[in-house]
Amino acid sequence: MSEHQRLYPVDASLAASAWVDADRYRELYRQSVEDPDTFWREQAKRLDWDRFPDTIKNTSFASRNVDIRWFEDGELNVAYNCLDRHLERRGDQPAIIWEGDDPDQHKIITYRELHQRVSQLANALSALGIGKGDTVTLYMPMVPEAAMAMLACARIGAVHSVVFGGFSPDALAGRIVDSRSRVVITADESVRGGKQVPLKDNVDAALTREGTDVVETVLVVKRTSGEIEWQDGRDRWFDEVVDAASSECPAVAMNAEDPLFILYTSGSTGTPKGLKHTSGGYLLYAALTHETVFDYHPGDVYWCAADVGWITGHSYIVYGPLANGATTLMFEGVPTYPDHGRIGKIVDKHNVAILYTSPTAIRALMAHGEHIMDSSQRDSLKVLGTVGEPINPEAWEWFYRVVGNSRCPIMDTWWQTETGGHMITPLPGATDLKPGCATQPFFGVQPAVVDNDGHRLEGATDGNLVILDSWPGQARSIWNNHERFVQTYFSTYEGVYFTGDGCRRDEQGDYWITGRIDDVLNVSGHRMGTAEIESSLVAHESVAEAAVVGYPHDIKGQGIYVYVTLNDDVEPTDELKQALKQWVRKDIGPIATPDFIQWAPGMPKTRSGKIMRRILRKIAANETDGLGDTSTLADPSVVEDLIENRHIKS
Ligand code: 6R9
Repeated sequence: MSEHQRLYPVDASLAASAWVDADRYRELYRQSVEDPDTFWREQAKRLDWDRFPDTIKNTSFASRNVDIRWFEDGELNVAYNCLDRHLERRGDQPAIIWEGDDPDQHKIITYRELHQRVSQLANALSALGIGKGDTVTLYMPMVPEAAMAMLACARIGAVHSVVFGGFSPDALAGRIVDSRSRVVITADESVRGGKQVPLKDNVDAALTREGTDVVETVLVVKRTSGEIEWQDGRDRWFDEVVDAASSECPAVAMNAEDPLFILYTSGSTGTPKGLKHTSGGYLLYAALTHETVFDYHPGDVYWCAADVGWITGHSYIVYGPLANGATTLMFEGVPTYPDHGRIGKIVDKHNVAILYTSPTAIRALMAHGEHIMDSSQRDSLKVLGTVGEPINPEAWEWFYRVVGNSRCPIMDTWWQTETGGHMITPLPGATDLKPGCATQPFFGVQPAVVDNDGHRLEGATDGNLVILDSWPGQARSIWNNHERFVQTYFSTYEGVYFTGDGCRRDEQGDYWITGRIDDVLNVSGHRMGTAEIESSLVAHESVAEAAVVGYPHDIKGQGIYVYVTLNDDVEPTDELKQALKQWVRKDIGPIATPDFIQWAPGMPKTRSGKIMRRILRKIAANETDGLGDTSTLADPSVVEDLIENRHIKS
């Protein structure tokens, strides 16, 4: 049997101690899909409600009426559930362990301290005129103040929009304008891998862009005391404002369907979409998945190594763990600084039991050899997890053997910004593992595989992944654009949610996610639309046309390969290639920097003028033997030229 077909059966002692074993999984799964009302009514008791819901599920995926409501007559406050209700039993337990970029810096914040700080900030925001339904943009480093700001918004019913700190001023400005935020919370600088990123300067630049004059106040966390500009009247120090506020702040009871946050993500077309997540269903789903997928038990130290700027940080650094009264570790830095053993050292230093990270991080470490883990023991680990992209079996095996000492099961969790929480994933005490396989649906999730015409495929098969019915953590809409929500997710195949991912279902009914089947790139687990990068490139004065595709990359999963047609009078030089890379980097952010640019005197187009990306993808991947059907090409010689001048990888 090849390594890739190896099976890792559930460990018997784990099955005995875990919240869910294989029998329990089958029983609960069946109930969750056959009688969702009963299943989710019971689960809703995990949360503290101001009003316990009578109505549980009220959802429609019909494209003429996409309407998703869970617990719609329930009332609760998300921050109360993440803080206040834990005070009596675990007020002095660490809620957040913050590990700085510099290994000599860490901080422990108890539930009591977090509750107090969040209450003060919530009062401060109220004093700035922020109330129920108002939006606040967060552009923050990985510091506890980021979690405080999210929870402070939740406490007063404001809606946060976290923008990843690696995005450019323009990207930030677009999101501020779309969400109409009157307050922005940021820091002077962030620190990653020993380098500073000028967050406040970026905010200043963003706020010169059209439409951003909605912003009245910028709260600035002092992280590095680096030099920044100051605009009196608009800019305020976070600590001064918070210190001055009272720590008495009642949590506002919100309807379960009131929005909790907006999070922008890339799709195949247009500008990024602000997905809207609501309060009751989202929190319940984040809490339930966090507890069962990682088999979290009280006292475990849990570490999700994502950034709060992504959905993984929302659900699995902040909301899920804190709703469960867990200790959540927040890491400011990068896995390779100051050396490649950092992850293991953090695990030992804080006795981490659960480690949740990305395939990209694993591959980056793997490239340096096993000895990088010699500087740590990692005996405290119990469960490992990965997210963000398909994990190749080699990286899975390495994570299992080298990081987890061949003792810890790996939860390969497939999910999306749109799904709010885990959708297809093993459970530590229930699921036999196959390296590279996301395995089985979580409670309430009904995956199906369809062909391009939307016909259901049964048994072992390959195709497009859809979800047949709603689950509580699902995004409800796109901010200010329900039409686009319906169009993007519910119109490709009638009556089902379309994920944008391809998958294979094997003989045992296990799901293997094969990656995006639309024009979305996944670079190091970061989602990007090819259209966003293309529109940045064509905005450059030398560029006539641009086409962006992904190609297989050893560490990042996918790299960015760009075909550029220059304007007639422009010389194709190496300097121009560098300039175009910098252009995109500055326009969108470092994560969007192209890896390769190939000059394309012409693009392969259909006779109706559509670029045939399928062909460009094949050329980028150097799979030029199997270009498939090229009969619809307007000018086949274009393809020959592109193959001949393909960028040669060194
Ligand atoms: C949580 C998150 C979503 C896209 C998704 C898919 C890819 C995520 C995966 C995975 C294979 C996994 N993806 N987890 N592919 N196996 N375990 O990453 O959200 O940033 O919205 O990305 O990421 O392609 O559609 P998001």
